[in-house]
Amino acid sequence: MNRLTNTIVCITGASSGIGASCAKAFASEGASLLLLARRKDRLDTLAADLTAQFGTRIQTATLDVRNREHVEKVFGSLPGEWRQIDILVNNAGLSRGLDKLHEGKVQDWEEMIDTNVKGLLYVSRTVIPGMVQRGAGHVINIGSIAGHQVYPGGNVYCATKYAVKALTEGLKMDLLGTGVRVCSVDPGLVETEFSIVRYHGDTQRAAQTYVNMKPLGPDDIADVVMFCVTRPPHVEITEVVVLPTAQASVHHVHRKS
Ligand code: NDP
Ligand code: 8X3
Repeated sequence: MNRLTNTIVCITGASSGIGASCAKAFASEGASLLLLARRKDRLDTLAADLTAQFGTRIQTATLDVRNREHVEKVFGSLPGEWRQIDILVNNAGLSRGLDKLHEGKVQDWEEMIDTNVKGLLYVSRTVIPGMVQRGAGHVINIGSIAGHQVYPGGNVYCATKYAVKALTEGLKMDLLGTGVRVCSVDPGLVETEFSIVRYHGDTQRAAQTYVNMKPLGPDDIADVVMFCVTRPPHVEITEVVVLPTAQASVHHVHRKS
């Protein structure tokens, strides 16, 4: 199907996991893609694959969402036609550590807050005014079950995802009447590079997160994002919580023994 021909989709954090899966899903529907992340080599490899497979028009750019000036510069220097972003997927994000708060590393906290909260704000502040001006657009924030429930050691990561939930709800109110839609897609356990990043590259510890259970894959989340953006213009899905069947909450994961 080509339900998104002539649609420009911007995805932050498109170099891996959920962002990369969203890129593929949007490419398969005929969208043009603006793919952003810090690892440009990864973006370019993905872009070459998608162009070969679907003939997708793609722009890639290095972007660290934590740097406000850089965000403004990257979006400000886009060729004219690429500035009219129809769909923004605010996906760039990460967790760092699982320490008790009183033992936590300030650098980890700052990285999570700067990326998951301030980065999302900087990108949103830059992209959404154009949507409002055009009277149409769709913002998808990738939140988390961690924005609904807190777990031990989750402290600051959970706080950032609670913030994303609040920002999604506030944005929905602020955009009322503009024609711009807002949605939060909030996954549970998804096997990506997320846990490797959380544990600072400790792949063995990361693998324990998904041991003896079937987590979601990033394509499962892209599938939900695609459902949300392909509803008719008068339909707004505001929040979707997506869990693996083997997960009932942040505290309840069924592992086969
Ligand atoms: P990955 O680690 O696989 O992907 C994270 C992406 O974010 C990468 O593309 C990374 O790109 C990008 N990113 C990180 N920091 C920055 C930055 N400062 N500037 C720009 N891009 C950045 O993890 P996921 O795909 O799982 O994570 C995507 C989102 O999903 C995150 O917001 C995460 O919190 C959320 N989520 C994940 C869940 C999971 O279990 N995996 C569950 C619930 C939510 P690069 O390093 O190249 O910059
Ligand atoms: C990622 C899901 O439960 O590891 O947001 O925090 S969890």
